Amino acid sequence: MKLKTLVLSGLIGLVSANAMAADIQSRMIRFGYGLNEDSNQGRAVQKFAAEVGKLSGDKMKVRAFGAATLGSDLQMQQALLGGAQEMMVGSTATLVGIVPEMAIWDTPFLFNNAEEADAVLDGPVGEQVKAKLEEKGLVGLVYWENGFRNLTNSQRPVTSLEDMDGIRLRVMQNNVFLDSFKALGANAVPMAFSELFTALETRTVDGQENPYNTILSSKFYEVQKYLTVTNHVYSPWIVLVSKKFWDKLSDDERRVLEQAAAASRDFERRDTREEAAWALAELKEKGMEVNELDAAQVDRMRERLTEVNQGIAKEVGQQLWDDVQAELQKIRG
Ligand code: TF8
Repeated sequence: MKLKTLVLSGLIGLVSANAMAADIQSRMIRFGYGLNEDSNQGRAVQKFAAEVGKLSGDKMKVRAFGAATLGSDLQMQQALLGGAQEMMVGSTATLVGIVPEMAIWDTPFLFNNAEEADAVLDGPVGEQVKAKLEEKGLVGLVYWENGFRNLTNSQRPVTSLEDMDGIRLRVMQNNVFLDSFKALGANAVPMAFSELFTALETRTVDGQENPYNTILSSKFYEVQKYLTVTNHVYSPWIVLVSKKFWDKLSDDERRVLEQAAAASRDFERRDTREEAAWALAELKEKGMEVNELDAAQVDRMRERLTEVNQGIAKEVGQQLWDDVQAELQKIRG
């Protein structure tokens, strides 16, 4: 750097902190997601886009693409890795092929409630897992809530383990989910979310599992008669930036994305929880038959599902497994 430039930048630093804000260029950010625009995911992407605009003086523009128009979660991840797309939000479960540690969040019955999930995901362990993305070419900004997952199918009411026998169940593309539902006796079929509605409609698969919000916003009630309240696992979403894009950004531009992401997270969790609170009643209204499992069946299901825990500990490393357990102990007191 020339002396003149050095002196000048020193002066600017002294003159005003606002000059720093000038280190924002005009940027176009293509932000893809898998659910419909009219969903908790879509609303939170809109919130993020609005915040980015506000914080950057409208220099940074987020163009949102919903309903997997830029591809499935896996395809978008590849586009981010290659630098062909700037941002996305999707399931942590589909990242396990890139960062094995992400499988920790797929542990059945890991969290008892949303507060536990927030504390662990936003705490040191959640940060540590998120940070693993960077060396793989992705930057994780924040975790959003997808939510507690529940089972739907078109075949029969599921009120016992035996009822799961032979049900062709779509699962996320991830070994923990595959193994979990095989352990329950279902015929588990890994499939991208973007293909799911059609697969349910054509009866290529009989069932699926997702939070109430998604069953509603994706209109699964049109093609699924039975819902069983299982809450078998809490799913996070994660907001991702292409590392190739991130590396081009100034500190100020990165701060804009980080602050907007934090605001979107708080908005998204509130919105998702509000919706989840009434969504089940709405699904009944739409004609779904809702079944609860009695305590004995819940115990049996929990026992079967936690058979996969050892495999998860192996995949993510015993240390991380223990760290999460220790964190939960602390929270539970
Ligand atoms: C699933 C997830 C979905 C996400 C979303 C499309 O079942 O629960 O919510 O992948 O980003 O695939």
